[in-house]
Amino acid sequence: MKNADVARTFREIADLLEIKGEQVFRVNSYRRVARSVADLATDIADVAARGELAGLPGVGKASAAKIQEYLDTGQIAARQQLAQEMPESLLQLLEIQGLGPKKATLLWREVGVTSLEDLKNAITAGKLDTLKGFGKKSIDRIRAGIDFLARGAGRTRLGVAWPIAEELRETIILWPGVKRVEHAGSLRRGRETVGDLDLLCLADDGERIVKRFTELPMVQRVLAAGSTKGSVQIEDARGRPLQVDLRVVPEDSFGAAWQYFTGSKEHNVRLRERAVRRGWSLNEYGLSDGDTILASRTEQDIYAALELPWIPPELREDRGEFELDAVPPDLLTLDHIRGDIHMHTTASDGRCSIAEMVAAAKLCGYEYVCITEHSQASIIANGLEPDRLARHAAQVREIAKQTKGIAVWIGAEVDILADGRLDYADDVLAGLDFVVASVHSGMSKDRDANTRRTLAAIRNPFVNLIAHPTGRMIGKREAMPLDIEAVARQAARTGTALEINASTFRLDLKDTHARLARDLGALIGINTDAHHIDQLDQMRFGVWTARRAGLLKSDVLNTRSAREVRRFVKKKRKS
Ligand code: DGT
Ligand code: CA
Ligand code: CA
Ligand code: ZN
Repeated sequence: MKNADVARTFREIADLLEIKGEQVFRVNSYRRVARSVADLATDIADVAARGELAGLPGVGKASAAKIQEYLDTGQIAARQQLAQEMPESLLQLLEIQGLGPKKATLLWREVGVTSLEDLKNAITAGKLDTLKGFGKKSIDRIRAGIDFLARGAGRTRLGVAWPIAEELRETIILWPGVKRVEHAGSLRRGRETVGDLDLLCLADDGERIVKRFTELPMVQRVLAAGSTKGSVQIEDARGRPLQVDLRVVPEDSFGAAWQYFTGSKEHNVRLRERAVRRGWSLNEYGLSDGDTILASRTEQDIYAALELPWIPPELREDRGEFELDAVPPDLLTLDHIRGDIHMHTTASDGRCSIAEMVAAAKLCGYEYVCITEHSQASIIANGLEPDRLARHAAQVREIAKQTKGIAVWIGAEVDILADGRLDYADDVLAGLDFVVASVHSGMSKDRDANTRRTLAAIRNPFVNLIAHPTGRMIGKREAMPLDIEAVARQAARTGTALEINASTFRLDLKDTHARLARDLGALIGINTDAHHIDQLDQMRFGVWTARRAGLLKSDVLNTRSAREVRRFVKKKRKS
């Protein structure tokens, strides 16, 4: 599908036009097209073939022609034209958190900055110090943003990587001679970002499979091609390079290879030590005693020979997994999840209606769903004032009445204000079924200030869950410093849940924090924070993170029945 490429091209045109100083409505019309195409569930080429491009929301005749042009030629002349008028590398600047097109224009026109590298040098040389609109604080933020980008460079978010890996697996499995294709590496372990993708393929004729792999249409560069291994570079949905390694192995060493290439390296080192202590050796071909192979066909065989239970990939990080006598049978799985308690609709900044979100949640097989719009302080997110909330709540209740087979709750994602007060009065909160509270602005460098603010919210009898507790945006914004232990203890004491936000931009709490919070007695809620029906299936990534934290079914609020969750709310209100 070319949808993501088309959307990206339109987004770039919008960004470049805005940097150029084009009128807002023109810029926005390109953004609208980008969004419309990105939201499309069907292949844009099919829509074009049916002659229905101009019927998409926000897509007029002119935009339809441009989409068609992209599908025919792989580019849009208007985009190429803009690249003649200004350096394309300006687009890099927009990756910095808090740096928009207006600031990019100033940097370009006034200081001659055209790339991240330029910007870094300009800051060091003090060239921004006298520039209008750039205070000391904002310069510090930009510098931090550049450093952050540099550190995340080369890693790809799980949410971007996983669909690509799945597409590859589904493609390769169909090739003649291929008996099995599996994910390995950090993707299989469910890490929040991956350095590259690792795929393992069971087949005899490695040379032929590797050749076909390097000839895939999505391949941009072939890095290596041999008789058992191929490495290629592809482009992810955001146009960034991503490396994919494919290894082809025969049946009798498949388990050993899968174990080896799943890693982590740290886990493998410990496992190999265990083998060596017994006088054996372990590598990607098998566990051996001299020339005798002891185990190699399955991962289970290898772990069993080393007197270990089969360790789930998410736990293979050398974080205590070797001390397990048995893998807990109730380690969390996606099947355990019975509801999603944090999501948005068009009432605030979501993109689907209440009815659409509810229907989609029902398709997920859930017993309950809770709609939680932003509160009034979140102006950019179109947060609701109390009277709009009241009208919206009435609509949700009406839909709840009409909907069979799933309980529909009205909640809110209420802002935790800078002083720890909440953005709605208690009597407003009391009218809701479930209250999610979160920090959206004024995150401080001061750990105590952030912690005090969060603890104050947790003390409120109507707050049931703290959403994305550290506020990090993976690859974009650092977590705010927070005393997780204090927060977890208070959450445990008061009967308040802490979230693993399953959005792959966030995954917050992260794995290590979630483990710590659970160990201190806090209950965890895993929610998607979906702004579109397509995002409800990000639940899988939240569950992955929870598994990496070693969470059991009983550690997670939304593995409980609707009645138990309601009781959870009631209990805190009574206390
Ligand atoms: P990534 O790609 O940086 O997100 O992380 P991984 O874990 O996918 O690392 P990658 O792609 O370099 O290698 C895949 C797996 O192969 C890794 O998890 C363990 C195994 N592996 C690679 N190199 C070594 C090594 O030098 N020693 C050991 N014991 N295992 C290795
Ligand atoms: Ca990898
Ligand atoms: Ca690799
Ligand atoms: Zn939210």
